[in-house]
Amino acid sequence: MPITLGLDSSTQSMKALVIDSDSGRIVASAAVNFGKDLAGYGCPEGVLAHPDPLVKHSPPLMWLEALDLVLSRLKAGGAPMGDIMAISGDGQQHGSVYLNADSDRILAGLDPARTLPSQLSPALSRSTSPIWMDSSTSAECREIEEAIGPRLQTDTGSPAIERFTGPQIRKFFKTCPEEYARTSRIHLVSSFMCSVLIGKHAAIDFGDGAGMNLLNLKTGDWDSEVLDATAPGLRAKLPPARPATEIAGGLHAYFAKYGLKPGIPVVLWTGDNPSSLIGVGASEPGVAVISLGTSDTFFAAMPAMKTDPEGCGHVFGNPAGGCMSLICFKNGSLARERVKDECNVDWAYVEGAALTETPPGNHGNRALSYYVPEITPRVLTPGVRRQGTPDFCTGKAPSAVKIRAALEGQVCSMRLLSAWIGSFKTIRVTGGASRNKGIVQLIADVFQAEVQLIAVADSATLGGAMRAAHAAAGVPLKSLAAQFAAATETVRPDKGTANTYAACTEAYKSFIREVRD
Ligand code: XUL
Repeated sequence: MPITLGLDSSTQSMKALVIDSDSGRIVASAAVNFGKDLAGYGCPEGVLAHPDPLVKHSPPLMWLEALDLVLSRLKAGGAPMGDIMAISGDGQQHGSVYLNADSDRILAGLDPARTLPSQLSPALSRSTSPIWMDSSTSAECREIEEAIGPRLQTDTGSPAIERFTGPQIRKFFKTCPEEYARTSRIHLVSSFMCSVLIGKHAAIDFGDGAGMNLLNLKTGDWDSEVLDATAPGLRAKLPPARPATEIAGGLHAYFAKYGLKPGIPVVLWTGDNPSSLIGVGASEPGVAVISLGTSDTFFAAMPAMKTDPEGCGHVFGNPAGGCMSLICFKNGSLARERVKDECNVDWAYVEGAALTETPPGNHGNRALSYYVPEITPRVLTPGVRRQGTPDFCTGKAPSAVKIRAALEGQVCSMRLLSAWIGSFKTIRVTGGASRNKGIVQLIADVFQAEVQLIAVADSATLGGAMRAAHAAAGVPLKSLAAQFAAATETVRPDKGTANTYAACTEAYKSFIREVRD
């Protein structure tokens, strides 16, 4: 009976999902919200406050406390912990965790009488982790680009990108050389959490590893020249890079306190987006995925590797083999939430009346809503940019107009900036806002594509449980997708809006050109 557990260590929460791939049922789930459940860490949205808006770090000890808590909640909720036969998971991409030479001994000797954070705190050589929202490494990106040239993008899948781990490591080496020297292992969030489960350093998978600006996707190994351009002695500090289907090791006896069987296989963890690709059943080319979460992402399995000529998009390893494309918008749900709050309305208004009271194209009122520095396109100075009537541009337009402008700005940007990936007749949506009918219809209309919803909104967590069943019990990904990720609803485009949205998208094209850095 392949009962498997998927864990998701994301920006704002830690989630767990147990699936039974014999019956096709979701058996149990649990979640920990960092802001609400672990308020003591001072990260209401999963990130530490910092005077520089470009700097975004999180405490890795918070993720460890969340792991203890989510497993105890799963057990308390009656999940069949003793029947779980394999585990895998995912982490928010790009974030890095820095460990000292004591980490090997500490990981191996985890004591069930103590908590994870109390034991692993002395293993950290850096108390905070830069995460994907950090945009503070422009200087380091330029230095790496200058040293490597265009090969950086064609071989690692992306040009130098501020949030990517390589530029972050370079900044750490430049600003804290002693701490860098004391670091013996650098993990991604995914490989760090996996290491804790197995009590030894785990490898980094190709899916998440490709988000570092260090992995040569053509050789499947860290690129020596890029490593040298990033920081000295880096190869020795990195775990090996391996395919996502490998078993990382057996579960450490520490986790028996949650009823889990020591020694069960833990499959390598991957990034949240690669994991979602599996969890929405889109591991083969042909279907694009839009994930509407803290960040909004657009991604798809690729028939062959190609890179974004505009330099915003990325190529990552597909956990099912081959590559996947991805573009990421930092102003996802955070921006939708800000507009809603500024207009003092509720979600029902945002997904309903705001869109029915205003016409497609919004009478030419357009907004690019960057409440935090944006990744796609690259915009380092936050702020809402507006085009349209004088009332709209001075922020005096009715709420419905402001909301439509914000949403059309997001979806038209997505259509424009994903064009290098290809055009798709079918898009699957996932993430919290995929339950918002107005936004889903808008996606169908702007892309003129069918939009499919699946039953499970937490597709990254589901992807972990599915990958565990696939890698450890040999269940084919195709049958797992049919069981857990079948489309439950299809939203068709309104063909009558095609011309309006084609014109609207063109107008956003020049607007974006004006505002990007
Ligand atoms: C992808 C990215 C984000 C994070 C957090 O490149 O930066 O989607 O993975 O979800």
